[in-house]
Amino acid sequence: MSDEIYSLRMRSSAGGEHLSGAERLVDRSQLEMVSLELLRRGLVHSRGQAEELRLAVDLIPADSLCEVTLPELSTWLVPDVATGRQAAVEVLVAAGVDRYASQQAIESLAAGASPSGSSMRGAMLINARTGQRLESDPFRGVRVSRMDLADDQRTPLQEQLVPLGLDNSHVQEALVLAAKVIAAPGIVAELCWSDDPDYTAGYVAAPALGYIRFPLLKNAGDTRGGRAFFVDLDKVELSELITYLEQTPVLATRLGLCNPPRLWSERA
Ligand code: WAQ
Ligand code: MG
Repeated sequence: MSDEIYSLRMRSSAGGEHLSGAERLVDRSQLEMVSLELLRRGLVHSRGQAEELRLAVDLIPADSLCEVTLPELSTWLVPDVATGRQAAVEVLVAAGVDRYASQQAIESLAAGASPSGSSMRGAMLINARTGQRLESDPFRGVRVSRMDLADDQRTPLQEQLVPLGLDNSHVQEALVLAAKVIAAPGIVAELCWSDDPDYTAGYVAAPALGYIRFPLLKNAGDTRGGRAFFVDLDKVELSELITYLEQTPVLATRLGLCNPPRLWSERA
């Protein structure tokens, strides 16, 4: 990338409800084209047609860029949503999250994690030991920003994802977001499923486990989804973590392995 890097952030909403968002890091030469891409994407979305759209452009110093590797991707096939959610709890526990805290987070996402009962624009921050919610604004949550995949990795990543039937923007963007999140100081794990009604998949990501997908974490048609970041408060100051998530520019410059799916019922 050149010396001049721009952070592009898009978010759209209707009637005060979050519809979609996206984050990119681009050169000056790509700025206009990618802005248009994000504009189009935010205006018409499976969650509805936008009434408000915000596009923020910020010049950031290129020397502040951190490089990360995408996490290894695995998929566990599950027969139904209930099994998917139980499996997600088991993986969260394996990552070091308290079982009760894991179950609570799943229930929050299932109910709509905002106090209004809808999806949040950002993520919940949760104490990995106690399950306590830590974000100062539980309607909005914490929004991870300033991350992207390096341009020269786009085609190689697609070549890994095509044979798995996973060559879509949900997977590519979630891998990049998870790469930034699990590289954060004090992060134990992330839990996510989409708020898009036609996208039922979700994942648990953790530093030692990688990106573990489950194709069914909610029913089709459900617009409740979200993210939870589980934090070890012995390892990080909350304000330091939030600054990293919101501000530190992170570029994924290396890919991880992408594994073929396996049946959860046949795990060893
Ligand atoms: N920072 C924090 N939270 C976010 C961000 C962000 N930048 N972007 C989205 N969220 C939260 C917010 O609550 C959304 O409602 C929720 O996550 C879901 O966002 O097959 O598509 O963009 O491997 O709908 C995961 C599975 C798909 C992909 C995730 O998320 C796969 C997805 P969406
Ligand atoms: Mg969405």
